[in-house]
Amino acid sequence: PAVLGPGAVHVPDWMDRPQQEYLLRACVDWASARPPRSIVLPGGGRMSVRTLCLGRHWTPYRYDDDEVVPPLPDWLVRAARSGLETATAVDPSLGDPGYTPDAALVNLYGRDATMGLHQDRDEASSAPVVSLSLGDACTFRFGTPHHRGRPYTDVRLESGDLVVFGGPSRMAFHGVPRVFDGTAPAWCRDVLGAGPGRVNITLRQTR
Ligand code: MD3
Ligand code: FE
Repeated sequence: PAVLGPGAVHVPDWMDRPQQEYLLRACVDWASARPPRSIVLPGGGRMSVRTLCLGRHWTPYRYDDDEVVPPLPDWLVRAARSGLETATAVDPSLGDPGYTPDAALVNLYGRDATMGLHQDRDEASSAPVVSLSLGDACTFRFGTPHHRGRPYTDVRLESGDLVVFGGPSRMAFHGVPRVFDGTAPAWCRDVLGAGPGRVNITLRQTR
């Protein structure tokens, strides 16, 4: 495991293949039940990433309980708690036995999709965010909580990786400048078909 900053822990290959396959199939099922949407930015542009929500609906840039979304399954809540436990063993400052995520955002990346540097500040709770990556590898860019620019650290995230962001890193700027097309394990491509190359699931405690 690698510590990216205080409260930010990267655990490569955290999920085994059956776990990844189960989660990826669930994402494909959620996406087929209701097409993921591209988020419209304040300037009017559209994000290249498509997003679907579980547990609570997120609209830029707030949670909106008027929209019906699939429930956040218990098995995914337990996976998030287990991920936080793993990360806490690396950085004890994360310790949070009461972690109760109530929403997940599933981001689907096409081959050219990117996500610009941003902060996640719509959650009322300062609880950590747990991130799970599947499919194609990407460059994940991790900055500081203070401003959008340098210094930042670029990390390659691969299918099966866990990253937890808590403490002072919870408000860090971060983004995905690049997805590496065709780097997913072959079994991922079998599950995804012609769909997106990379899938990222973030678990959040919003209240
Ligand atoms: C650092 N997703 O959904 S996951 C997002 O790969 C988002 O789809 C990216 O940024 C993705 O908001 C990055 C890693 C991540 C997620 C949430 C964070 C890093 C974070 C919240 C605070 C600090
Ligand atoms: Fe984010």
